[in-house]
This record gives sequence, structure tokens and C-alpha cells, in this order.
Amino acid sequence: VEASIPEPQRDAWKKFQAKPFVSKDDFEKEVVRHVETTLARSMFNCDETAAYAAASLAFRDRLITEWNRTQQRQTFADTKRVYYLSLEFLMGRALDNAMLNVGLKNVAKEGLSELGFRIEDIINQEHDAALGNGGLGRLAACFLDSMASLNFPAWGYGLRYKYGIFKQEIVDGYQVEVPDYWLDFNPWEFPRHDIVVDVQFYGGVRKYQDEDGKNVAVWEGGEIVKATAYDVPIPGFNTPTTNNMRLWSSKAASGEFDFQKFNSGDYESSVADQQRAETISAVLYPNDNLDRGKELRLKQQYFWVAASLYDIVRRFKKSKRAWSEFPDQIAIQLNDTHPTLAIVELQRILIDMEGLDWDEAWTIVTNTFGYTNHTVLPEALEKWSVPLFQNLLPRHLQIIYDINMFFLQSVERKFPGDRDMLGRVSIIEESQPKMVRMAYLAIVGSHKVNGVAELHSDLIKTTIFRDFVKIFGPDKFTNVTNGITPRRWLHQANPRLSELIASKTGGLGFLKDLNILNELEKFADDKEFKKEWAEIKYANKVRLAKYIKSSTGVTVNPSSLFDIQVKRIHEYKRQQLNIFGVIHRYLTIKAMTPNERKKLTPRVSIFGGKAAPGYWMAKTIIHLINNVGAVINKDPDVGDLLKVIFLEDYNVSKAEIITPASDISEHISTAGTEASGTSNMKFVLNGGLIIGTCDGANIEITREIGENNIFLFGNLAEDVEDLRHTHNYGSHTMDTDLVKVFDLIKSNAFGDAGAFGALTGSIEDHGDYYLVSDDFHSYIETQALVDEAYKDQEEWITKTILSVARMGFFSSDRCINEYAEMIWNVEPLPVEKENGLGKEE
Ligand code: OX2
Repeated sequence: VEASIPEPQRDAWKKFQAKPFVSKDDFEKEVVRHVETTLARSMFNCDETAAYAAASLAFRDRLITEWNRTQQRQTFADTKRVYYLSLEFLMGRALDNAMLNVGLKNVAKEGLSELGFRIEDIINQEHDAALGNGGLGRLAACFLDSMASLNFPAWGYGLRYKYGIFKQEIVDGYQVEVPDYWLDFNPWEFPRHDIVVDVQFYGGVRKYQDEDGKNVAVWEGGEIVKATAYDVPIPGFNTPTTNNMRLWSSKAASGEFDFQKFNSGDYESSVADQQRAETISAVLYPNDNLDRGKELRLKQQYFWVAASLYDIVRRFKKSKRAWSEFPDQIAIQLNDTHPTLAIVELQRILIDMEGLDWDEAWTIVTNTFGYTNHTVLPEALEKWSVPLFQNLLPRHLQIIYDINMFFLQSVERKFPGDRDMLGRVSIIEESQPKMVRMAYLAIVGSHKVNGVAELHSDLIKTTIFRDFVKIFGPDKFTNVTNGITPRRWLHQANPRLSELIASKTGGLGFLKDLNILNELEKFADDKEFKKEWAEIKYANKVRLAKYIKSSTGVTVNPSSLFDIQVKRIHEYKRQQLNIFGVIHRYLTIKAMTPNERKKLTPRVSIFGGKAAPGYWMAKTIIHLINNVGAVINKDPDVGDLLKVIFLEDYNVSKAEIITPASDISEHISTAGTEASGTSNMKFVLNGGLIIGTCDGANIEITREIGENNIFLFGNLAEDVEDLRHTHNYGSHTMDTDLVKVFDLIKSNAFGDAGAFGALTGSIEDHGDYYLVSDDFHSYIETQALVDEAYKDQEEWITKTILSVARMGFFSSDRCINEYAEMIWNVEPLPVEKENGLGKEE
């Protein structure tokens, strides 16, 4: 540590070390100090925005004190660390989470109230940190929470996008995208202007032999972009451990702008250089489960990977250990193939910069990396064109070719003469143009590959990565079923339920050991308990009903069955199946006599989710949902029996209101397409039941909670291929009820039917790839079972209690412990109570 204070002066430091506040008075003192100094305001002009800023700064100061201690401890202990590389971290809001994790929300609530504010209003001032698209990004956020809560020395590395996922507005039923500029005021990040890494692009490679006859490659020329680190403290729950998420921001190498160009009159081009560099970290690509192969995206990937690896290697080199110890000190997890270049970059650093032999370097590389696959959808598997690579990263392309050559040689030795096999597994696809297959590169360069739920992990072994199981053996492939953090998704989103559970299980221990929920089983028939349980659900539905009223103007009755599907809009997730089911219900209601209608279970169908801006079919589905809602919601024959709501701009903070309010939620993907799903876990943990297909984690949820407590329907993954074949080459007969639904749409009942022709046509005329018609009947029948079951409220409540009691398995803590043991080989490192003040590197 270069700039450390000499021993004799350290007593002075220790005397004046920052002490994290614990009392209400000290909290208030901090808030007032920040209002009056940091924000230069006073009690005469302190609005809720200012109060939010001051409260956040008070908590941030507190977190950073613990962050310092944690980082110092981790540096001194010098044990193995985990680096989680993810292009997405969908964090949501930080203040509420920070208050709960350090156990001071009640202190803050009283303190704010004494200062004249309601804590809910203050929490609501915060802009979500929305640096992610959906499940993949939110998983990374849950993992950070668990790694800190379990005291693992672990860092997240990502990009500091200036614009997160766009804000969705619904205008005349259509999705409109608005940029999400979220950095206006962000108290949670610390710019590290002293941690800046040069990242090179373009240029060329010069090769020569040195005096010892060794081949040397020099990557030279091109351009340099600067990466600046921004650190975000990640507090664990009920532990001093505060980990780091480091996000990189891009700037032109010449600083603000090139003064030389400026002085020589070339002002415009100096600004253009600067803007081009800043563009790299400007925006998150808004596609979920879709690869579009854009050059800027590859630039983002290399920029982030190069800066992160430089940082990791620099930290390792300070320990003066032998290179062979690198994998004993460092585990790097690749969140999907987005960071796969890290494999190539580490190999490049070791052979080109540090002078290691290829084999020695490659052993280190493969023992360092683990790769998590999140999808089998072909359109989501990343491929980069070789010419693009050649231009942007010429040295990396050479190394990829070498990796591929050595790999194919080993395959040839194992399967002599199998030319087909070589073509199938080659990292380079022999197409026009040639393409680099990133998933194959990730497999070859890692020691473990995992899927995210059992079915998914089986599917990758038997379909897309089949050959690789033959080549590397089955042990390289494993499963780690996803999980969610119960801190945010129970304690924070559903405080009353959390409190009730705490009162019956002896405190908040269940938030750290979710299997304690098991103890709730004995209350499944307890009258008093069930009453409280039902009251909490009702209150959460009232809260959502209010939100629906204020955001859409529609009044919904909280006693209705709340049926919710919130997630990214995608044909494979089948929101179209849901809305066709709603139209079917509408037809049924219209055909009934008033007396028959009285027997129905009133329902509110709630949708939410964003469509990728270029995904036309997904946007059509949103349009249909909104138009159907506009008709049904004002039909006097229907009244409260059916309401259809589309909630604008679904995000993490809205999920915290929506999730606790569901009676039933929909996880109805075509079997074999949803790798895991994680909102399914969130809904059940909050006392809602599920209607779903045998897909992803639904299968394990069923195993844990029991098949009586879930509504499963539809074709199985193993039958999908045959069904698709019959659609295309045999006869395709449409479900008769679905035909009636389509007839109504075509009668212009929901506006000009022409707008929906592509959607109905994809099912009727173009092969019904997602099996909507095949599953329609089973879906409708199962929804009828849901209606029946909901009528018996006593039984329904028992089912929800039993389900919650059996959800312990789905904590992201379980998940992180599995990664730590099976893939990373790292141990927790608790932070001791007393420690000196330190600043990480
Ligand atoms: C998502 C998957 O679609 C989802 O099933 C899974 O739960 C989540 O990742 C977390 O594992 N982009 N997003 C995903 O995969 C990809 C690719």
C-alpha cells in the first residue's frame, strides 16, 4: 500500500475515524448536515427531493465506512476472490435496501418523521438503477446481495451506462420509448478518478522473433479510450461486509477534448472524438434474449472486459505470487457469453505482456473462468462476424484462431476422422462471412459450464452443447438453479408478511436461512394465522388497486382474483396466449345470462413489461392487450367480472408493489424455452399461486411446494419438436375456441384487425412456432380450475401458506453457496468487528 500513513501518526487517525451512526439523533444530525452543507439548502427550502438526497448521503457515508473496512480486510487476508462479470445489473432502488440491510429503517423512519417527512415519500423519490433488461440483470443484482450477505469476498464488474433500459410510455395503446437518463443525481456511486485504464481498439499486429527465437506479437496503433471506475457499495444483510460493484465509464483518451486539434482550428473533430469514445458506455442495448451483432456492442464488451481484467491482474500482481497461483486467488464468473472476450484477453495478457508460454497460460485461463448459460434460443446465442473482429480486435482474433486450432486438434485426437464433428464444434462457423461462436469459446475457455434450472441444464447437455459433453465429459457441465434474495423480494417488498413470519419463527433469521420458512407449515390450518395472512394479501391488493387507479384511471375491485403476468414481452413467454384467454373469457361472459354471471369469479388480468424497440411482434401484443382492455373495461355487461390492465413501464420498484398483490401469476412459456424464470419464485414467496407450463424453474417449484399447490398445463418440452414438425409438414388444425377468439379480433371488435394480422397469422398460417393453439385448450381448462379453487378461500389460503413454507430452496443464498462450492472454490471471509481505516488501492 503505497500511500499509507506512518505508524506514529496512526493513533490520530484512529481517534478521528468516521463512526457509522446508529441512533435516531445521529441520523437526523447527518441529514440536517447534508441538507445545510452538501446541498446548500435549509429548513426553508427542503423538499422531498432534497430530503431523499440527504437521507441517502447519510446512509451512503455509513455504507462507505463499512466498505472501507471490508476492502481492507479482504486485501490483508488475501484469500480467493470472486469477480462476477455482467453487462447488466438491474439493481432497482438502493435507499430502502440499504436501510433494511443495515437494520436501521425504523430509526430512519422516526428520524425523517421528526424532520417532517414520511419515509415512503422519501423512498419514492429515488430513480431506479435500471442497468438491465430483465431476469439476467436482476439475477446479477440478487447475487451481489447474497454474496455480501454471506460474506464472500466478491466484486461485480459492469458498465456505467448513461442511459439504462428505456422508460416505456403507452400512447393510444402503443409502446413509446423514452430515454432513461438516470445520473442527474446518484448518491450511490463513487467516481474513482484515480482508477483509469487505457483500452485499445483497432490497429494491427506486428510479429517477430526475439533474440531467443521466441515468437512475439505486438498489437500497435489504433486508438485508445479511457475507462474510469465508478464504485457502488453493496451492503450485506445484517453483516458489516460491504462489497463493491465497479462500473466503467468511457472517455476520450485526450480528456475533455483534444486541445491540439482545438488550437489548430479542428474543433469539430476534437468534439467528435470525444463523443465517439463516450458513446461506448452511453446506452444499454434494450434486447432481452436477442443478439443483434452490432459493432458498438462488441466495443462495449471489450471495453468493459479489458478494464476489468487489467484491474484484476493489477491487484493480483501486488501480491507478488507466482502466475500459477492465479486460479487459487481468483474466480471469474461469466454471466452469459457477453464477457467471453475475458478468456481471450487474459490469455493475451499472459502470453503477450507477461511472457508466459501458451500452455502454461491456457491452464491458468481455463482454471479461472466459469460460464453460465441462460438460454437455448438460437436467436440469443452470440456470434460475431470475423471481419468485424479482425478490424476491431486483430490480436484477439489471432488468439481465438489459435485457441480453436489447439481445441480442434484435441477433438481430432479423441474422435479421429470425424470431420462432421470438427465442423460442428469449431469456434469459427464456416459461413459467409465467417462467424465467431461465443458460447463455444466460453465452453472451451472455462472449467465449468452451468445452466440455471434443472430442465435447462439437461437441455443444454442434450441439444446445443451435446458434442461438447462428448468431448469434455459430463462433469464439466452442471446445474445451479436460480434463486432470489428474500431481503428485497420479501422483507422489502412485503414488510407486513415478513413481520408476520418473523413473529412466528422467532425473528428475522429466516431472511438469512430461508429454510426456516418450513416452520410455517404448522400454521397452514391455524384460523387466526390464516386470517392475518389473508388480511395482508388483501392490503397488498388494495395498495396495487390504488396504484392502478392512479396510473391508468381504471377502478378495480381488490376482492377480485388478481391474475398477473409481468415480464419482458416475448413470443416465447406467450403473453399472446394470456390475452387470447382473456378474450375467450370475455366471449363466455357475453354469452351468459345475468344469473349465470353471478356464479363467476371476478378477475383482474394485469399485464406489464417492455418490448425491445425493434421487436415488432412483441409491440403488436402490447397493442392488442391495450385495445382489448379499452373495450372490456367499459362494457356494462362485464362490470367487475373482468378488467384488463396494462401497467406502463414495468421495472424493479414497480415489481415490489405488484408481486405481493398477486393471487395467481402466469409463467406460461412454450415448454423448453424459458431457461429458469425468477419472478415465478418471487410470486410464490409472496403468497401467490402459479399457473404455468412444465418449463424452467416451474418444475422445481412444483417439486418443492407439491403439485396440489400449482396449476400446470400444456405440452411437455420433449413433445415440442414433433409438434412443430407436424405443423410444418403434417396438418395443422387450430383449436376451435381459439378460432372464435380470432374471429372476434377479425370482426374489428378491438380496433382495426389489420393491426393484428401478423400475430394471428403467425399462429394460423405460419407454423405456430410457440404452440399457442396446441396449448390453448389445456390453458383455458386450467384457468377454469383456478376459478373454482379460488371460490374455496379457506383451501386457497392453506395452499399459499404451504407454498411459502416450502420455498426455502429458492433463496439466492443457496444458489451462491452452490457456485462457491462447485465452481469457485471460495470461502466466506467475515469482517471483524474492530478494524482500522483503510482505502482500497
Ligand atoms: C434470462 C432467461 O430468459 C430467464 O429464463 C432466466 O431466469 C434469467 O435469464 C436468469 O437466468 N437473457 N435473459 C435471460 O437469458 C438471456 C440470454
